[in-house]
Amino acid sequence: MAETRRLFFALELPADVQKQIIQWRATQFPEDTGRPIAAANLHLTLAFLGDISAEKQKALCQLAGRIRQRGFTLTIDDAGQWLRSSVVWIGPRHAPLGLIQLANMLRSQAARSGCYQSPQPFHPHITLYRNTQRAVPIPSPNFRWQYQVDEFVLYESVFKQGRTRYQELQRWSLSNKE
Ligand code: 3AM
Repeated sequence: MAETRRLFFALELPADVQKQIIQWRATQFPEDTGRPIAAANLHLTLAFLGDISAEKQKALCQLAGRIRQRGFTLTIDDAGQWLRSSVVWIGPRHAPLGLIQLANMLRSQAARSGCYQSPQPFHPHITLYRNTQRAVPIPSPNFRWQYQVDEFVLYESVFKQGRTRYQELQRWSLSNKE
């Protein structure tokens, strides 16, 4: 069988926002909340591609490179828990149109290339904890992280020595394009 890689498109976080999120998380949740996501792994998923071949990766990267849209401002001002998927997350209360457009484009390109896409609507979020076993008290969002998004990234999810690491494979610029 041809070799495959587990890939997804996502937005990375600016280093200062990443740091502030980690500090905020450390003060807000009980220790047994679940498995905290490592600082370097925090991201906002745009489209999950699954385990795909190098050939499919190349085709999807070509399509991603044809996306023409401007960057957008993202405001992270909401928090919540999804009991079904056992995650605690933060995200935008109101997703900017640019974010929805970018995710929808990547998800439809993925679907047309045969990557299964969940029928669930896109809920932009940054996962903070996985494997939460019970409902945890979600602090009222006493934060507002705002930043400009001018790039998106293709990551490979690498599981090695009991740890998952997201490795950047390629990035594309959004700014100055329409
Ligand atoms: O951190 P989040 O949850 O936004 O949940 C996985 C993670 O995103 C998601 O892809 C990102 C990198 O692993 N993911 C994993 N398996 C998935 C699947 N089968 C999935 N998303 C949809 N379908």
